Amino acid sequence: MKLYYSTTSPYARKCLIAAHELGLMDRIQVTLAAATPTARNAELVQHNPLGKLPALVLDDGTALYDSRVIVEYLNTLAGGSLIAAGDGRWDTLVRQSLADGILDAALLMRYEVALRPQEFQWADWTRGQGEKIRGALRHFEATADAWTGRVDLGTIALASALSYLDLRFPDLAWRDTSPALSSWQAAFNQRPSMIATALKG
Ligand SMILES: N[C@@H](CCC(=O)N[C@@H](CS)C(=O)NCC(=O)O)C(=O)O
Repeated sequence: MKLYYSTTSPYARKCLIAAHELGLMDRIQVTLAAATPTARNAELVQHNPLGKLPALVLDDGTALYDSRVIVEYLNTLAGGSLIAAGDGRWDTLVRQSLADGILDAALLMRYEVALRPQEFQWADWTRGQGEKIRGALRHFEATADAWTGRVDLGTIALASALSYLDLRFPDLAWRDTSPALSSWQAAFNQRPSMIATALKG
């Protein structure tokens, strides 16, 4: 199977971390691709009409997207335990959604400054996205005791989100107000899956 990804895509990184954790990397051919809302990638669009990364194309040509579908597919394929069984499933998936929400807001901020012509940039928009990020970080910080120590889709998504903030928004200085998250990230970043998939801007 073939994974379209980019070295700066935190959603794609989430899939790669999961694939490493599940021992599936030898079954995945990674294919570099570039995509932005203003520059669609013709090859990628053939598989994902939204033109977004990541997309996973199975050997029979079936395309899977978005990242939440891909990681769940990989977990099922490997018979993995990245999603808790029973009621714990919802906790795992909600933490993944919250971490992905950090990324959704961060990507909108990124596109606002990197793609939108300066005369059209809107400070209130950027401020609003920043509030979403800070709110989500506060929630993760306050609930850290409940999920620290787990390796699941929630913590994988969170690790990927924090690394994207480090890459694109160091001025956010999220560690200043998130000591539990900060020490959790330092430990989680030592995992081979994290080392092998570091974002490169
Ligand atoms: N919800 C999607 C988000 C994917 C996404 O926004 N990917 C970015 C790269 S990090 C992208 O492809 N952007 C191009 C675009 O929005 O057209 C997922 O989880 O996979």
